[in-house]
Amino acid sequence: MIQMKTPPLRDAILRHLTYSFGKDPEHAILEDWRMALSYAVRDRIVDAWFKATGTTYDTGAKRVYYLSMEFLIGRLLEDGIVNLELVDEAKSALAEFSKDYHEVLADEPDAALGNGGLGRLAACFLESLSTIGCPAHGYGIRYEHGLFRQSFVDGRQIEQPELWLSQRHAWEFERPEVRYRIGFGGHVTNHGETVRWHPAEEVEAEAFDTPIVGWKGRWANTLRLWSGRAIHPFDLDAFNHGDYARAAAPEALARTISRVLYPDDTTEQGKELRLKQEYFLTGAALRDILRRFDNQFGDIRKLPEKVAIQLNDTHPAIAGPELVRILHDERGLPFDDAVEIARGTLSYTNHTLLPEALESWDESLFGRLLPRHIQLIDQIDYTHAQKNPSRTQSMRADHQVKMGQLSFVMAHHVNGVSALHTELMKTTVFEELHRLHPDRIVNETNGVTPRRWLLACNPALAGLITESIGESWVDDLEQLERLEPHIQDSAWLDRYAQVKRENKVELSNWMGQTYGLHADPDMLFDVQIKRMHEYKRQHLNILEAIAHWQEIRENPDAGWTPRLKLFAGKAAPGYFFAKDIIRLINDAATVINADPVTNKYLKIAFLPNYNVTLAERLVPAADLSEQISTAGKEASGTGNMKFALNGAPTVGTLDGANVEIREHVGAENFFLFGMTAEEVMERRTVESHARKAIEADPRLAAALKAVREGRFSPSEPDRYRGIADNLEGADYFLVCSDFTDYWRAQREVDAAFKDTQGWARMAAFNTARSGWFSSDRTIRGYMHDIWNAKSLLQG
Ligand code: HBZ
Repeated sequence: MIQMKTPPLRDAILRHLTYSFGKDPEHAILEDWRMALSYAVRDRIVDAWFKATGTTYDTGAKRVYYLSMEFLIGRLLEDGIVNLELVDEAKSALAEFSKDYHEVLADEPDAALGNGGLGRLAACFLESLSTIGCPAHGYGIRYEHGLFRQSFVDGRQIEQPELWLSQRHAWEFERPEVRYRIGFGGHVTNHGETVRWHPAEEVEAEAFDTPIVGWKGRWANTLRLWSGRAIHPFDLDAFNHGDYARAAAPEALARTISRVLYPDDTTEQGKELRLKQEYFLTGAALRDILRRFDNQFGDIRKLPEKVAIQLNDTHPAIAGPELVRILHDERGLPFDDAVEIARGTLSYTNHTLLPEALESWDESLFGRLLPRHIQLIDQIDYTHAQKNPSRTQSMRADHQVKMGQLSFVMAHHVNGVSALHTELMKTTVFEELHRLHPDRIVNETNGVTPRRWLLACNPALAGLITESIGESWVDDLEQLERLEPHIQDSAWLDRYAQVKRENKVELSNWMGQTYGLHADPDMLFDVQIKRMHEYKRQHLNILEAIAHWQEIRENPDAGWTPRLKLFAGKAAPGYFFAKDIIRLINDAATVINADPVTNKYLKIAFLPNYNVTLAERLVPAADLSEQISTAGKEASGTGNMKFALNGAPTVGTLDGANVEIREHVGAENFFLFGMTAEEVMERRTVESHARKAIEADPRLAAALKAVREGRFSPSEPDRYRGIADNLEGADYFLVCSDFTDYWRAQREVDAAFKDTQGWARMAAFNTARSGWFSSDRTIRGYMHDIWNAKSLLQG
């Protein structure tokens, strides 16, 4: 490998500005500076990247492939700068050119190639895989349009297309030489033993590589995203006949496949284009993986020894039958051997138990698009049933193809994402399969990368921690427990509290400038940020706020703890109930914020266009983390971990990883409320449970009445009748039944927050005891329990 001397960052920036972008400092616009800095940083990442690739080849190590329809990576420049420890150098280099570091960073578009937790987890995992030095690739789709941009008109969500690629993007390397043909449709032929699929339509998948650098630049892995292209991009004959639309049609059609990210989170739509996207990603990834494997190892029976493929939910589940098809139909291995090799290679993560999220495809659509795969699925299902005579379920019931069942059967391990979720998997969706394969399900509780979610987003807290215990916590997060003795020192605790206050001041200033929203940093900053969903119960939060407002109005001098309630989150465009909840929060905010009697004590804001960047602003400034899902519904949560780490205690239910967070930080540093998962199931069987809860709690009754009667929508009094009917009727997510206890917990929060020292101590214990929630710990768990993969970094 060529070794070149690394120039100072300042020189590299100037060189790129000049020779990569053709600008001198006088004429460069902000984007030029951002690109020049990014290229200067990227150059150094490339050095680490080449070294890592070389080591992986030389050692013949096992490789991990993470297949995911979503990678919610956000901005990458700060990530690179922080991981290469270039923050000070970058700041002073830009200052020499009179450029502000933060302004330059803020010019980068937020790559929103994911919906929510599942996609953000994939992004944290990539960073941890690199920090640990585990040879890995992420495989995904290079969506031209990521998750839609959200704005509000009269409080209603408006969706606009997201355009991250309309500005220059610094991080990807186009690989025009890495292309695979992906087929759809057509028919299957049988000649004796030989079965062949003849697709009717083909598109090309082209690779774009983004290097992902780990802590201190010791290692870098690749995120390879596929983009759709036509095989014959231009129909010259049509053009010559003057039919320009038809001439360009093949290219437009092929590009559709990677055009847009489906904006549904935890709901399954069953759309043909989505299935095409899933096969497009999986087909291209498997061809790439096998090409690399063949070049290096040859003997296909060694695949499970050298390759681990993780399926991020069922979205890439077609990997099972596709691998069997390649091994059996194309390479001639016996069917049973093909299945064994595929299973030895594949493992599957389940991210949700919600019935509406479990992927299943209409068999006629599936069979039309993937005629050979549906045959192979039947064969896999049949042989599995033969070997397990007590099996009653099938992956082919009700004229559907059940992707969860398929994934389970084709994986050597299946994991849940928190202890509770994993246990529920065993007793609900996968009960039968778990009985047949009791060693297959394992738990790997989620985690978050501390580089982005503490070191980069909260430099003030990171600085205090490093000053107190040294910097080893950055890639060994459990070191944070060494903060505990400092918590007893009141001078130290004051500094900890001061950091939080500074973060709140910064957020207040930013919200003032950006939204004209003026918030007193002495208020309790109460934050709920996540996708909008009934099971996450943003409506429980706003109902409690309404009741709280009513109570303050009645008794304004009762010494209320001033509170700012912040919401952010997107609703799927077709999820009308969730969109109504957004509008209700906005309408309630308008009325409540304008009330001169109460607005010293209670303010509400819904910040538009929630994304990774907004989370990075809000998490460090939060006092209270709202994790209030109906128990049994949130598989894990990862926002909950970010808040705890940054010193915001949780008000929450015993759901997902909340359970483990509470165990780690201590019950006395967590505001628990609500029914357990078991009690939830029990409560649903109680007749008129909602009405009973309402009758028992006059505050709840009054809050619901205000919603129903149009107190927040005077121009249209019926606007929220749907929400009121739902809550007073079926109330599937048990908002009413959990309300009274939620109110109680919130008043405990109020009282606790008044004790400034006591609150700071609670917050500091949350930081000190959140070390276990690092995604480094999670990835080590996958490497050990599932992948049998090793780190290639010494020490
Ligand atoms: O995955 C989330 C879970 O809701 C959350 O509890 C967990 O922390 C996180 C990471 O494990 N799930 C998702 O974000 N999204 C989906 O489950 C999903 C399901 C179907 C889709 C798209 C996304 O079509």
